[in-house]
Amino acid sequence: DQYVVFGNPIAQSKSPFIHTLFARQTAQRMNYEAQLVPLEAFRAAADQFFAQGGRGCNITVPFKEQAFAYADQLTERAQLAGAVNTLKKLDDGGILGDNTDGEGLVQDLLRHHVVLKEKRILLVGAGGAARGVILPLLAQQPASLTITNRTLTKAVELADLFASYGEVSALTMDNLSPSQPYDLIINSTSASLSQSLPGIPETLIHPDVVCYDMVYGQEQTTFNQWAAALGARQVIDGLGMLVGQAAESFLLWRGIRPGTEQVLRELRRSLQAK
Ligand code: SKM
Repeated sequence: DQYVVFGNPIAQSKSPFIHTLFARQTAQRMNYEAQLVPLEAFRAAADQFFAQGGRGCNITVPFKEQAFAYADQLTERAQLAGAVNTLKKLDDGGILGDNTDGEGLVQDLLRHHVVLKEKRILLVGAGGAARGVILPLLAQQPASLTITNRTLTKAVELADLFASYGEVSALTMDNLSPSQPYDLIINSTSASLSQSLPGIPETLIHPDVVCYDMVYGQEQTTFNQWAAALGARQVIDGLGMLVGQAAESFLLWRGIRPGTEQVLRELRRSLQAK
């Protein structure tokens, strides 16, 4: 059975590596490749893939909104994310769109024994990466989820969108205060990719806070270096989220939940070998 990840760029994608290991581990006969899609050609590429018998695909930047529009049916989490990272051909021929990024994040946090229930979460950034994880975070029943962003209006829009699903609010970065401490701070911005910081005050970092950066890389991310130096209890990068979202996609396609630990170890090793 044929699977693919569509993106532009795509050479950096670890998805073929991850899914090939999942398939081996669970003895599934499947082939998973990466495909570079020209910016204007997502629909054509997806049409061709499914017409040739393709069973499912992942979608990464910048096609997740186009994949959302492409799907015939959507899961609730994809609907609310406004973006799709997983498509699956259904038995009736229709295409189901899902978004596994948020569940991948939640599973990685739980794997690190980070408790979410009744905790206060700060989500930094209000773009697509933030929107994609809010519903799965709220499903863990945190005490509160605060969204902060350089442009407040975007954070307010997100908070309004999810208002009926839990305790969500928006705050400017200037109004974040250590008198309202957070248990978990999730950086959904890509600031670390350009060695910059998202702009939250240093005073939010205390000895009990866990910091999570959705970015990953060979070295500790810029945000996590900053948080660790300020004394955060634990800092976690986004590599586990990447493997976690892949495991959720694999489960949707194959009906089997693969183990993530071994894949994560091998992926970490291959990153560091570079
Ligand atoms: O959501 C994931 C996507 O499924 C695959 C991916 C990749 O291959 O780099 C990254 C994320 O966008």
